[in-house]
Amino acid sequence: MALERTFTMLKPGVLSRRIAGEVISRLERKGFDIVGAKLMRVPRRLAEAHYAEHAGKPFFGELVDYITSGPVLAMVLEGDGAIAMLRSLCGSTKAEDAAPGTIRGDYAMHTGLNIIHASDSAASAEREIGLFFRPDEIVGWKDGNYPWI
Ligand code: 3AN
Repeated sequence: MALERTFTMLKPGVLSRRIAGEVISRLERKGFDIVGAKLMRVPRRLAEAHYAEHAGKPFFGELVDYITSGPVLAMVLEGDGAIAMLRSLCGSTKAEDAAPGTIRGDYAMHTGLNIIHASDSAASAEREIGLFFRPDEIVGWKDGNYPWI
């Protein structure tokens, strides 16, 4: 399987619920390399660009209001087949369809508050990483020679 990078974001509320560590633990235990991480408030313009495909949908205003309502943790994850792997770990978009054992299935009651974003394709991953991270904010793991563990 090809080595891929994908974009993920722990949405507002995750930090205030004190579950960021649990969610990050699941991503780490699965085996992703965290190669980018940024705690930030999402500016409205960035939120609108990120969710541009949903502009005009009835939930768009709420979605942008929500994503800009508090701090998020934006991350770039790397791994073999990372894009589809992360989507399956997150579970279905709709809260009622997200299976127990998935992140959304275990932590979210409402579709509009489904706690985590994950890129849905290679094109989305590239676009979203580019929106949130400068190239020099992505940290390669394997270009050094340090015996960490
Ligand atoms: P996903 O995040 O699983 O790729 P999308 O791209 O269809 O799903 O939707 C983006 C975000 O919009 C979702 N994560 C969710 O927060 C919100 N959303 C999607 N569908 C609805 C809906 N029917 N009602 C409210 N919010 C929605």
